[in-house]
Amino acid sequence: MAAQAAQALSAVHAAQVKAVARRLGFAAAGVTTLAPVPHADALDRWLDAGLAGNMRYMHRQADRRKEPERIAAGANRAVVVLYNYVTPDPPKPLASGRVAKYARGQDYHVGLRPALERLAAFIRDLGGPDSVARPYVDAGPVPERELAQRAGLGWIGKNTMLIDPRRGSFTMLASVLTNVDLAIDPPFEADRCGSCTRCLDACPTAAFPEPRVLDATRCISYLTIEYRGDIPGPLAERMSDWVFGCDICQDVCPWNRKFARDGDDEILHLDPARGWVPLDAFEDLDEAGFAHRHGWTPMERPGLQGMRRNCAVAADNSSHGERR
Ligand code: B12
Ligand code: SF4
Ligand code: SF4
Repeated sequence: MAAQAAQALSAVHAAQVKAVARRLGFAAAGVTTLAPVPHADALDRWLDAGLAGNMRYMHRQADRRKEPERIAAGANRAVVVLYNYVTPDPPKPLASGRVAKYARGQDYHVGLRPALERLAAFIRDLGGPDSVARPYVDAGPVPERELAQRAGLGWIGKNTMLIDPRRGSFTMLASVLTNVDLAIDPPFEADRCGSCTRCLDACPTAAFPEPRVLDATRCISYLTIEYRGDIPGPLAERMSDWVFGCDICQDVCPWNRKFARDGDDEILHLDPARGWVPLDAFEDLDEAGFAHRHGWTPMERPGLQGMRRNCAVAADNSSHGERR
């Protein structure tokens, strides 16, 4: 009897948490355990093959990514939320570089944090004095896509993205790790990619050695954001006009073409106009000017030098004509 009552209470609490997540601006929420991830071997193979490039933190965090119960002391549940950030792509102005949709305004690590903290506070209140509820927005070793799939929010596509069947993949993931007893959701078991290979075929740098494996060292997102130094010529010449991130393997996905919806971006208010930057935008800026204009966006990561490098590559590609 007592067990049944506890089960009913955990279901009620989970429903309340999801309702609060939606009120706070998240498109969907799911609950799962922090049991070891089933694809730990895929992470090991990826790291051993050097596909993480210079992202040393991926090596440092590997043990906790594989066993997420080790991330936040006492926590045994993850509340995973999706934030829908899709923005329209305006026409290209002359001599400009393309910016990935997620980066067209406030950095989501900062921007989503207050809402996630409020969600964590709500969860803590449900659990009482000894409860733990720690928010994570793409920080720390949380295996976000694996947890989202297990929390029923979608499947992991051949482009490695978490795809929500009702919204597509232009979503950010965030989570609250907790010890509060919340009823878990069934995992999303289906693979709805079927025989499609559009993302694999469209990648200009051939960054997918096989479906669901991304060689980050060839990915434009990695090259423009994470990589330091000169971008190797054979890759640079395939980067076209991308100067920050890349959306190609998502833009071609039928699940985005059919279901991605503008207008849900209630927290970050990303600006489609920031989807293009003039290729000379960074030439006359000093560090203070860069911090003022772009320091609050994800461009802070490559910084002024990185953005100058990226724009030089795009200018070079434009002067040689589009190669894709
Ligand atoms: C490192 C990283 C990158 C690297 C490497 C990307 C990669 N595919 O690994 C780079 C810099 C290239 C990158 C790029 C981008 N990223 Co990124 N990135 C991360 C980060 C920090 C870790 C990802 C990771 O664990 N990689 C390691 C590899 C081995 O993991 P994986 O490819 O996901 O594979 C795992 C599963 O797929 C699973 N698996 C393997 N086979 C199978 C089979 C089945 C059936 C199943 C179910 C699972 C499964 O096992 C693997 C090991 O755990 C996460 C945030 C986080 N904390 O998790 C964000 C994250 C994945 N990135 C995100 C975004 C938005 C992007 C970009 C779209 C940004 C952009 N526009 O430029 C691109 C997309 C490129 C792409 N196609 O993935 C979002 C993705 C949201 C979503 N809906 O999926 C995340 C979750 C950040 C966030 N909080 O929202 N990213
Ligand atoms: S983000 Fe761009 S470069 Fe990276 S895998 Fe997707 S299509 Fe290829
Ligand atoms: S483009 Fe096709 S194969 Fe790639 S993720 Fe989308 S549905 Fe899956």
